[in-house]
Amino acid sequence: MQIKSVELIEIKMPLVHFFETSFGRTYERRIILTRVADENGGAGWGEVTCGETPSYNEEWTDAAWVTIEKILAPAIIGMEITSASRVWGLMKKIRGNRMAKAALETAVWDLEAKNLDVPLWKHLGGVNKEIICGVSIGIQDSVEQLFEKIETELNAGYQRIKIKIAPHWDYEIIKQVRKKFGSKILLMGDANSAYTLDDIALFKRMDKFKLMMFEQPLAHDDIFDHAKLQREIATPICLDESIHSLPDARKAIKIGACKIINVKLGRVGGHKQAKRISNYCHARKIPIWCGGMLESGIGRAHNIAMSTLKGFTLPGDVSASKRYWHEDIIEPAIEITEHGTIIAPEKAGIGFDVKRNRIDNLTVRKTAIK
Ligand code: OSB
Ligand code: MG
Repeated sequence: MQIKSVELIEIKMPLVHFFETSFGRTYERRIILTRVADENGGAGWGEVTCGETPSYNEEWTDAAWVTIEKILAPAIIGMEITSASRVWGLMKKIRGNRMAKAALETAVWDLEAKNLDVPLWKHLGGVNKEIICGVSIGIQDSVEQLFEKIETELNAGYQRIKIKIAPHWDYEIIKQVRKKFGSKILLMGDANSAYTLDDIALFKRMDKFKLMMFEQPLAHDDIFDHAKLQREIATPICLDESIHSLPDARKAIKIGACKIINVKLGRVGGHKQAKRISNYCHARKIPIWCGGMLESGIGRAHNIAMSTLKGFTLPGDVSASKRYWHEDIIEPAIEITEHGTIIAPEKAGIGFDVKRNRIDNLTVRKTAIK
């Protein structure tokens, strides 16, 4: 196959409810979609999963746009691509920018699966047709609002609840959630790097809440201090921001910086890299799960496909379209079963139809690179 063109489409879509983490509030998403086409007119879709500002990591919407337009798309256009698994190699000389790379790489996987007329998840070698789902609940204005959200999600069937934590929203909040919902619900806290080693005593005190894990408590670029914290506490540490690659995962596991990894498809650079991490962690019995970046249906569909890989043994942040959007850009919208799972689709490629009209209505800019 030869990639003939890459289309970039930026859409703007308001979230149903704002999402707050330790680094700020998001009310509206600016998302870049990628559409790659081959010489026969076949096409595949991808999504850049970065935020609107470089707060979660260094990548952000405006920067990803020029990086793909000027550097990444030209590196793959016109190349003879024998397999989607070769796309990563074509971009190897370009450092970083993994979310931008993943938006192209995952689109080629979709295209290839469509050309072969197989569902993407099967094409990737996925084994679990039904994936287990949790939700990520942002920091709220009040504990009552948090209770209400947790209640709604538990009633919907989600298997685990992740709440965002930060220095003003941690010990007391978790205590109250445990008191209200009991010790049986699977509960975890994601700090998005809001703490330092000065907080070891606090984390030790929070051990008694028996959380499934603390996600990324310390700096986004650290593994050394996380290893120190993990030696001091019983609750498993899960790394998110710190893990960009298989070598990062290998080192973090080796030094004891984490016992669990949150794999985000964009953050690690696409399906090939996610699969390598999945294989590595599965062989070492390190549980992994699929993280989310408030994706549109296209990114979400790719997350579902990734979550079917054998290493993904814990509930991920992969949840229904309606938690984020009044109307998603794919059809049908992503829904969960009453026991909190998503069934991987049987249709070819990402397995959902892309709603071109909806995308056109949301588009703020687009360009085609040939
Ligand atoms: O740390 O997992 C995170 C959203 C944006 C940036 C970082 C994170 C998140 C989430 C939301 O937790 C996951 C989702 O529901 O998509
Ligand atoms: Mg996280």
